[in-house]
Amino acid sequence: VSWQLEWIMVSQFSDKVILTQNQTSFLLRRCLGRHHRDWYRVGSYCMKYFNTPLSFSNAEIACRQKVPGGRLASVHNLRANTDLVSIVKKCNFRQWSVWLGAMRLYKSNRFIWTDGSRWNFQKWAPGEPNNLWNNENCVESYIQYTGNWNDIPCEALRPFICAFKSGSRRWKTEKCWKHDTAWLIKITQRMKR
Ligand SMILES: [Ca+2]
Repeated sequence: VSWQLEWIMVSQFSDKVILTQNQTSFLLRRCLGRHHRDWYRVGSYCMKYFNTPLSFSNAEIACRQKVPGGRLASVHNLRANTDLVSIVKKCNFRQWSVWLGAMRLYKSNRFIWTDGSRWNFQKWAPGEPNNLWNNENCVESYIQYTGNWNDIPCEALRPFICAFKSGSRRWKTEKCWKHDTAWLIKITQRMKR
């Protein structure tokens, strides 16, 4: 396991990522509603990935402007965390990490969600949150590392996931195939060597 972890960490700086799960397809639930078809249902939220790297606060502002009730995404269970990884991978298979809507409660070891929901779940990467240089007040999700979380400076630029609460319980299941297969095989072979 340790060699794989090392390889993933190296890949952060070399534009190469690996598949961390062996499934060939995954299911997403598309939100229904005229203006929300490209949003995906995660728990009681509809979520959408935005590919433009922004600072944490600009990403939060962008989410508020995208849709009524929009905020950076909050995550409340493992299933939601996994869904969120799938949504990003479907849109940008190589994306390393994205903003979550989590920020450090002023100079404490506690975190809060920008949408005001309860902090009832967390999935930190090993050794995180480490608040390096006392300057890591916002939270990213390592998409290529099973959606584990890391605290980083809020000025960092990351793509992001917006979410809004949706009362509707209706959705359409969508089966997504992992694409970019040839590229993945190449990476896998490289790993084996
Ligand atoms: Ca950190």
